[in-house]
Amino acid sequence: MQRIAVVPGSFDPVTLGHLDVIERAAGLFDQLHVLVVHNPDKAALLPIAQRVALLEKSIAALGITNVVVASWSVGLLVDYATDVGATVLVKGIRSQVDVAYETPMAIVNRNLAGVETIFLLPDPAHAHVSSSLVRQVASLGGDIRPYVPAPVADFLQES
Ligand code: COD
Repeated sequence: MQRIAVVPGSFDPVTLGHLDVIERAAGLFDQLHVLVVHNPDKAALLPIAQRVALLEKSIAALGITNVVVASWSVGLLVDYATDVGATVLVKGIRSQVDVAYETPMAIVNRNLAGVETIFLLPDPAHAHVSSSLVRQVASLGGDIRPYVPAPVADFLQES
C-alpha cells in the first residue's frame, strides 16, 4: 500500500523553511501532496495559482519526483486528504505558538476523518523564517534571497 501524505500551507510565498519540510517529508512517504490552502486569517500577497507555480518551480529544482502540488478551496482539508488516499498531514513546528495553533486542528482532523498529523522540527538554519517575514522584507525593499528559493526571489524582486 502506498504511503501518501499532504503538506498543507498558505505558501504565500514558499520559503526555504517550507521547502526543507517538503524535502524531508518527501523522503518519508511514497507520494506527497503539497497543498496550497487559503488561510482566511492572513492578508494574501500572491494569487493561489502563482503560489502553486512558484512551489512547482522550487520543488523541481530539488530533483524530487514524488511530489504533486495542488490547491484546495472547497471544504475541509481532510476531504482533500481522503480524496487522494492520504492518511497523514505533515506540518512544521517552529515554536510554542505553532504548537498552540496546530494542536487543536490535529485533534479535529483525526476526529473528522482518522487523518493523523505529524510534526517536523525545523532546520535551525530556517527556524526563524516565515512567509510574513518575507512579505515584510520584500515590501520594504530588502533582500529576501536568504529566506526563499531562487524562483520566488526572482519573481518578487522583478514585480
Ligand atoms: N520551518 C519549518 N516549518 C515551517 C516554517 C519554517 N521556517 N515556516 C512555516 N512552516 C510550517 C508551518 O508551521 C505550517 O505547518 C506550514 O509550514 C505552512 O505554513 P504557512 O504559514 O504557509 O501556512 P498556514 O500556517 O497559514 O496554514 C494554513 C492552513 C490552511 C494549512 C491551516 O490553517 C490548516 O490546516 N487549515 C485547516 C482548514 C480546515 O480544514 N479546518 C477544519 C478542521 S481543523
